[in-house]
Amino acid sequence: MQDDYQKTLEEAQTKIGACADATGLKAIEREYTGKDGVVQALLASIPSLPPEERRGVGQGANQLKQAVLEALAGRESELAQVSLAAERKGEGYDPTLPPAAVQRGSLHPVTMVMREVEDLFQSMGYSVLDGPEVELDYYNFEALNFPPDHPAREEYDTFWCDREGKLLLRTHTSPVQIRTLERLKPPIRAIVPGRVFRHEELDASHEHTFHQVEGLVVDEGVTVGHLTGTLKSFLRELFQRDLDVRLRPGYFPFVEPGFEFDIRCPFCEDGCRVCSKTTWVEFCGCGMVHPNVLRAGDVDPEKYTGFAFGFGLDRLVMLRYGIDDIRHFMGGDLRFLEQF
Ligand code: FA5
Repeated sequence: MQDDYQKTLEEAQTKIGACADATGLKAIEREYTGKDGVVQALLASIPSLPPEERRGVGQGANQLKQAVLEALAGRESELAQVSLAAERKGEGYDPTLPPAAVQRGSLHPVTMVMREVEDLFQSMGYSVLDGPEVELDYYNFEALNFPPDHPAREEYDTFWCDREGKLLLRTHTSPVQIRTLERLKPPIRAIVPGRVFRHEELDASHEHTFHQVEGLVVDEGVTVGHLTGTLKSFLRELFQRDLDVRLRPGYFPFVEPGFEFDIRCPFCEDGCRVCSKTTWVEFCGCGMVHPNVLRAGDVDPEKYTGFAFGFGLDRLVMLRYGIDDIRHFMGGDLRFLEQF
């Protein structure tokens, strides 16, 4: 009987030794140790054997199973070594195969529209300027004609960066007006796209970190007509059609007169959720640059006039793509971002 087991084991070992892949080894494992395999057949025969033989057959079957499993594991690790060595030698490497596909990201919708806005203004002769996100109180407020205790400061809930109240995260892109006037001489035609920060109650249209685009034009003889004409041309290009616009009086200490510039809702004719049933959507704050601001930038207000505007880029992107909640932009949800 022992000889029979030995013979069966040797047969199994020969097959295992000749086998060159994992699928073959799995088949041998099934043949010997599976539920219809050789070992199971031996165990199934036990009840029909004379009692004195049963114990020996049971032990023999278990030893056979153990030995087959060990031989299989040994061959498996041999094959793994062989394939690793081949890989290290560069065997099987085909440099002509295409590389594995790399999952590519896409531009953020705010970046896409920002680039479009920059292109449109550049085509109208504007420069694209930049300014610091951590700003001095002087540029964010004081030089923009907000004296220290001015109530208009209340409109801008601010993140302060120091205890003295001199350094802050800029609440708007308007400080770059002053920085630009200090550095460049008129005629000036510039836009300043950038990130701004406010300590806000967050909701579908308010974020603590968002983007604005500032516009500044200073030259001799600049009027409100130039301001409205410029914004209308810009919007016509952006929405590819003429939109009705209107100016309402608006207060910003750094412009005089100051306006709120509204556009007719691009989504409806008689009121919808986007325009809160008014058919008008607020587009930006704007106005004629205040003489004090020109003076702060060392520009003579007797000789030069200018206009400035500042719109929220995120809200424009929402209008452009019909996005209903500003918080998607920084939510980091790929299901949102992958749609662009
Ligand atoms: C200003 O920030 C002025 N600096 C604009 C300006 C520039 C006026 C030049 C005159 C001359 P206001 O606080 O209204 O204005 O903000 C401008 C735009 O930023 C708003 O119309 C809105 O689109 C956007 N905005 C304001 N607060 C938020 C917010 N929390 N989240 C997203 N967008 C906002």
